[in-house]
Amino acid sequence: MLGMRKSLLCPYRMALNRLERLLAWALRGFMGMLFTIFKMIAAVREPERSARLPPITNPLLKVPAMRLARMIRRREVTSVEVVQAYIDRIQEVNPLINAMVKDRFSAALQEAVQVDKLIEEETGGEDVLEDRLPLLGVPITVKESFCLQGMPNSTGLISRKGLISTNDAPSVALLKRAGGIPLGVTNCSELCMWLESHNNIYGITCNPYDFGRIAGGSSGGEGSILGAGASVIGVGSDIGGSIRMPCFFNGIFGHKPTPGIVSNEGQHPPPSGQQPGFISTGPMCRYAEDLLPMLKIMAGPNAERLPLSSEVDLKRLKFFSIPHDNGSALVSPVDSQLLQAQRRVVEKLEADLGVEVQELRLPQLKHSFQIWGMMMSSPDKDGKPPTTFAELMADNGNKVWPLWELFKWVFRCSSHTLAAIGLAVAEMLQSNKPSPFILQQKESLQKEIEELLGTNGVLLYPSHPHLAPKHHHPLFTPFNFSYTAIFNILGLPVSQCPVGLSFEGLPLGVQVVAGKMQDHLCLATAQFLEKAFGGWREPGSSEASKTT
Ligand SMILES: *[C@@H]1O[C@H](CO)[C@@H](O)[C@H](O)[C@H]1NC(C)=O
Ligand SMILES: *[C@@H]1O[C@H](CO)[C@@H](O)[C@H](O)[C@H]1NC(C)=O
Ligand SMILES: *[C@@H]1O[C@H](CO)[C@@H](O)[C@H](O)[C@H]1NC(C)=O
Ligand SMILES: CC(=O)N[C@H]1CO[C@H](CO)[C@@H](O)[C@@H]1O
Repeated sequence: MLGMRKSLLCPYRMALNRLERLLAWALRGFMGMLFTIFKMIAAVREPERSARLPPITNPLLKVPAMRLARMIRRREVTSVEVVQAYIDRIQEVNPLINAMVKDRFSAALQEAVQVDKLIEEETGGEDVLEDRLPLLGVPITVKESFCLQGMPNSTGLISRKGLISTNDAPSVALLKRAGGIPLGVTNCSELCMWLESHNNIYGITCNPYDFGRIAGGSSGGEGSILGAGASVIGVGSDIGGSIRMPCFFNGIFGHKPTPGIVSNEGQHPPPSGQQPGFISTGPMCRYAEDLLPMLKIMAGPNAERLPLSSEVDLKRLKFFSIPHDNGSALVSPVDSQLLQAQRRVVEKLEADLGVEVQELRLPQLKHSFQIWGMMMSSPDKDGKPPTTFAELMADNGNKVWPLWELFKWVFRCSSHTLAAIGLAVAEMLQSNKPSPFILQQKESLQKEIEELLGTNGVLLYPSHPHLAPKHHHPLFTPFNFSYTAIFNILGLPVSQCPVGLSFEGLPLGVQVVAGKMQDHLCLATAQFLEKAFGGWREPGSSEASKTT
């Protein structure tokens, strides 16, 4: 009986597969054609941006956050000096990269004065301060979509322009309670749903390694300001790669924690449907050693649910490497420089740790984008569907008409970006019927990866198929983010790690994935890779032009 059903289903499935391939091929062809036309217009309209980021002159800007905190506690430097150094750097670079969209410099300086006074008066010694206020006096930056008291929280939506947060998101509040001093908020994509940080309130954010390229999204302002050496630690959130993609494009470290560990409250838009299980708020850092203490602080009491203080012996871990998704029809093949970078990582792990890295191919990964798309629009336990993107765009209980917005956009009358309108159009065309085939792919992928990783496995996977693209290019290759998105659905912790620069001087990177609640394995591997490959490189410096 089963065999018969299988043989009936099989030809049908194969025909569907062929149809899907044909459609994907046609879609790619069509997008490619549009892209060529777009590039011709863009080449005429946009001058080449050739300016470079000024070099970092203040050595304080090259000290990891937790070390800065220690120096401040030991009175080797004042908090005022550190905060002022970062303010100077932001003022120097922000006109070039448009990463910070609202600052609170004078409030930050006042807070730094208070910190220095507190340290002056503290008699309990350094340990007491370290315990209670591990980040005391250290400047931080925050993605604009999070509530930070006194700062806007528009998430790039014109209709939310002028909203000022009256309180702090819990993750931000925890960092402030640990002594962190927010300098301001940074740009993101409209409604945090695109891989380029561009919106009609704050404009477009540039990549510090090449101003003509994207900083990524949605936490792209964070990525850019950190990559530029104008912040040392920041707060981002990730439902499809919004921490990991900007960290990859801007050459820094970022961690998407196991979901449910860091609070996602106090950011816009709030996740709905099954999305609360896929989104993670987490740290973005220039130095790998700051990831773990940041995560510990941001998790609050939940930090105890993770074995964060257990010693990790990398030599005893099982390592796996998946070089690519084995040719998804919609996603571009992985860039050869990224394939090579991942191979170098494998070789380094084997040489230094004496481990054997097992290379894998998981055929289900081919369907990553479809799996993400289906799960993101799935209803919650009570059958309530998630808020649609068109509803989020209207932000008033109604929804926008995507085709009408598109029409208005052509005449420059829409308040939305083309990316957001495109997403709403795509949502309109998408069928709401969940596909049993895709669901089954997801289930089997979940089972296989969880069994492989267990509590002592680490998986390497590309952070993205391509190096930082030019501005607006993602509009024509919108599916490349499936490399990060699949791990949101699987609910696994992932660190993105920079591993040197490409021939063009753009950051290379790799994702380090571990089993649920095994975040400490990702973070330990990130520290190893930082030592082995040099971690973050200053953009525009001679250090940066050295490729690995
Ligand atoms: C944004 O700011 C408004 C106040 O202007 C507040 O009501 C709202 O809760 C804030 N945060 C979010 C995530 O919407
Ligand atoms: C990967 O793709 C190749 C060529 O398309 C195919 O022969 C191979 O079986 C695939 N591997 C897996 C594990 O899906
Ligand atoms: C996707 O990858 C292809 C090539 O691999 C590249 O041409 C394109 O720019 C990439 N798009 C994005 C948004 O990264
Ligand atoms: C390039 C650009 O549009 N920059 C804008 C970023 O946002 C600030 C605050 O709204 C504006 O003043 C800038 O003009």
